[in-house]
Amino acid sequence: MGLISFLREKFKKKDSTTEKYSQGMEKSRKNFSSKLKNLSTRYKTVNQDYFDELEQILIESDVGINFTLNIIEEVLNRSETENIKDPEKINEILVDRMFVGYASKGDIQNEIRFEEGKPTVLLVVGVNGVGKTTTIAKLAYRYINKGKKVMLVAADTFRAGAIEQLSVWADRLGIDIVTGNPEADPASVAYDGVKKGKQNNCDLIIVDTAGRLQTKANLMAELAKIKRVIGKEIENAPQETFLIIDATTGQNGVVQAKAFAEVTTLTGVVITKMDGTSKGGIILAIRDELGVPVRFIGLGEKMEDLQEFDLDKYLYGLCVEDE
Ligand SMILES: Nc1nc2c(ncn2[C@@H]2O[C@H](COP(=O)(O)OP(=O)(O)OP(=O)(O)O)[C@@H](O)[C@H]2O)c(=O)[nH]1
Ligand SMILES: [Mg+2]
Repeated sequence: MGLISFLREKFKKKDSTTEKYSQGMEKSRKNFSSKLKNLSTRYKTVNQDYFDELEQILIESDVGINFTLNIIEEVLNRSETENIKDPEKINEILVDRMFVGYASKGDIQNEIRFEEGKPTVLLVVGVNGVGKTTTIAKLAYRYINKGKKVMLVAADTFRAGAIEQLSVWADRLGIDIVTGNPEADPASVAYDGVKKGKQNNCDLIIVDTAGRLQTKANLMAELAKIKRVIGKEIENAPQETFLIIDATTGQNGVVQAKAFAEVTTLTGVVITKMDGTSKGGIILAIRDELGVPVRFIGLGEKMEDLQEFDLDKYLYGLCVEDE
């Protein structure tokens, strides 16, 4: 059985999270899966034109040029060596290779790993407006519901509004927040926040940072300083550094990811606004280019719309239409 059939069978009865993936990825599915289907109905057997069109569909879904070329080559090889000419079988192999392309890059444990006896610090980075602050609120909500003691730190002191925005979230969620004065040194706010979180025996301390695009050297120095002061208070912290990427920015998101990966060590990526794009392939491009796992995915604006990344559900959302 090919992966498309397997996923269709697996998710025949959709649970609530599969339903969220399915709804949140509707635009991407319309773009990708419908084109695949259309292609396989227009050709009786595959030929070079078929593969050219397939390549175009992959590129338009934003999985990236490298990933596209590699995957087309793999599918083409299998088609030739096993003499597979049926378009539907070819599409099955394609989705199968997409799965392997992601899974073969390593880690697929996505939930935050908590340490015994000391707080886990999560540093959140990313450029302007990608959804950092709302993602922080959603993550806080998620782990509060799992019984964790969560605290927020507003180390985005660049915009006065940013401190206010995070404070509103902390209020709504009923959790502590540490803020500094506008224009204060982000590292000093991060230090105060982590110190307080440690004193209060928090399980998770989430640190919001400013999303301004600076020069690489500045950004690197600032993130290094924040990490250093956090590490002074809690050994090995920050244990997690998540980069937030807006799915609607397409390949520009991949460029951002590469830039951040050059200046700091990332332990995960969160893709936001998946519901607002028809190019949901960006997850495969980021994984392919950086190897960093996509830990969570934003499928809408509500608190529950941030979901743990699940490769099966993602490929189901992208590639499988209801019959
Ligand atoms: N539809 C949708 N909207 C989202 C998602 N995540 C975030 N948003 C929206 O994106 C907008 C920007 O979110 P913020 O959290 O303020 O972004 P930010 O990165 O903190 O922005 P700066 O602090 O200005 O750098 C808000 O209107 C959010 O509601 C998502 O998964 N889906
Ligand atoms: Mg913000």
